[in-house]
Amino acid sequence: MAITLPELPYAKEALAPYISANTLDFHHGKHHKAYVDNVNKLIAGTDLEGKSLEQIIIAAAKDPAKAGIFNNAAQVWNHSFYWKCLKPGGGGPPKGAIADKINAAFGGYDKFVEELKNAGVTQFGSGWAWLVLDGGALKITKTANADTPLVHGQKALLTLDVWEHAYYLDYQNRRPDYLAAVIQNLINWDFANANLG
Ligand code: MN3
Repeated sequence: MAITLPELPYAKEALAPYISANTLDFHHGKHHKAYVDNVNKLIAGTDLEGKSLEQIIIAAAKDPAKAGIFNNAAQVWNHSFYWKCLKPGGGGPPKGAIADKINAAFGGYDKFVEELKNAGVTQFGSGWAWLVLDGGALKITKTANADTPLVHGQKALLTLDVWEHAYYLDYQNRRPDYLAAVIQNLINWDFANANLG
């Protein structure tokens, strides 16, 4: 059972003008695909071949000799999760259970946006900003490179990719503008609510 590249859950043009078809073409078709191809190559003939992606990530995280496998496998998972965090016509304040939890944890939507944006902007170099459940509490975190909440005992609810390849074609170095546009226009709150379940 090879690890596979999932289809994008929308057309490549669907997130424009906030994320262009050109960005999705490279980000999904080249970067995400490369992580999938690499992990399949790296696990071939090892004890991890045939395991689920989650099992591969958790096993590789514990073994420094498997850093290459961890990086590629975690990046496959993070990207597959990230695509589902976005949708055309998304963004803005949430509804449902996640709205109540955000109000309780951060003191309102505006404070939440400020903290999420800040996590993305202050992640030095490549990485991810996350909304997670940690021991039942809602938290905003950031991870470097391929690191993922999966190996920190946290349940991911939402993520934003802050690697340059996520925004450079559309925003060049303006990471704060990319984060603001995505939070305001693309966040898939239905997905975040489903992840609470
Ligand atoms: Mn990426």
